[in-house]
Amino acid sequence: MTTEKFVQLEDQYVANIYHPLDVVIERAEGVWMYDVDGKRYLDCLSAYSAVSQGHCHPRIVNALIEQAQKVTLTSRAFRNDQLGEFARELCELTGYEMTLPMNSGAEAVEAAVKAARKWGYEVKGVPDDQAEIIVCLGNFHGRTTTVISFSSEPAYRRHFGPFTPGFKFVPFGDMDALVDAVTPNTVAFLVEPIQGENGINLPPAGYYKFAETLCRRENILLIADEIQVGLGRTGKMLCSEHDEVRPDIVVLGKALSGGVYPVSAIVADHSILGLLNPGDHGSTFGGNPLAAAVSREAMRVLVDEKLAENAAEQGEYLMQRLRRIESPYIKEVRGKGLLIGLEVTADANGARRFCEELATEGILCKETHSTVVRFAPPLVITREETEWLADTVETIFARIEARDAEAAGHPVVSS
Ligand code: IF1
Repeated sequence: MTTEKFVQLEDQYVANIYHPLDVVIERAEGVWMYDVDGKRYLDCLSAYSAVSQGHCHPRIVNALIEQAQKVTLTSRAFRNDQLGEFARELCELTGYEMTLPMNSGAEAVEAAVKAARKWGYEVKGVPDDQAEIIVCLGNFHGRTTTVISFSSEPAYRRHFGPFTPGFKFVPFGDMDALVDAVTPNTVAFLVEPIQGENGINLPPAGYYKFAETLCRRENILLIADEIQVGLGRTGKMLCSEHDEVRPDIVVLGKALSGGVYPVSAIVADHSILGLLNPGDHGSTFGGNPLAAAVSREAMRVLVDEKLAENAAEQGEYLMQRLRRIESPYIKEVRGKGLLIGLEVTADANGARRFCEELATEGILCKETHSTVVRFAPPLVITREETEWLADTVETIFARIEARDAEAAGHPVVSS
């Protein structure tokens, strides 16, 4: 079938919840994806940071195949020979004592909310059903009804009410507002160390460490949503390490499986996850042996291939290259490691057209919040590939600038 036919089929039969580029991917390997017409693209989205280990990493795919030929799902009514090892290896990787395995990121965020509330009632002594969790304006933590209950994005909330109570908003990065939001019923502060979907927004220096100190002082759990920024993406195994912050609960997903299978989890110490008893939570697929086997190999690949270190190295280079591009359309280049956002100016007519132009040159990016081009390639990207990426970005910005000038009747004279 042709690209057009695939697009038409998807548009006819799949609920229209995305505005994808009309590129139909047939296979992928490493940083490269190939469409049905055989065109090759450098993936600069990594499935929103899920394929950090590169597409179809052979070690992770083989772990999937081998486990799939043994047992895939037992339910947690029985035990299996992968879950305990997975849990120990995840705890060793992140420096925590226990984990609660789930499937999607939103499910793990929901589990973190439940664990924090239970801790609030049984340890902090908050009156039943009065627990408050502080969240940031501009957050993104998933799409379930409780999670969008604490989204500040009208488009994510409209026509999906009524909403779950017990959440308070503070501006991301505002220390005073955070202090003022604390009440005796506050059980947790849930935050992304870097806001991904909101445009790759970093907080002011010191904010995250301040939040940790405040949480310790006020007996509040610090919950870090590292589903997107964790597992090497920002140049450290956990993004929280950049600020020497140790959250009480860390939420992980996406690259926890290398994009081969849905795997998410929360990690915390026994003082929190030890409070959960049989029947408190559950999931048909959570902690299944196939997920555990895949994730064990995905974690080993992160460490063996030093992917956090490569993210730091290639990310620093890419950031420098993008910041050196001289274009009237570039407002700011920001990020950490290989999570980089290039914000275009108000008169650049949005980020989408730059993504579309990049696609013609074999680079797949996704805009976020209409003005930011996100660059988040798999962490296996080489320096040579990163150079080509930077060169191509520079080329298309110049091309669009010249095209716009031509259209406005004052062609740019190439220097
Ligand atoms: C979409 C982006 C959005 C996440 C953080 C939890 C979740 C995500 C920090 C939920 C998921 C995905 C979801 C996808 C697009 C993408 C995304 F930021 F990565 F770009 F939406 F904001 N916490 N992010 O980033 O994990 O349940 O999806 O496994 O929903 O459009 P999930």
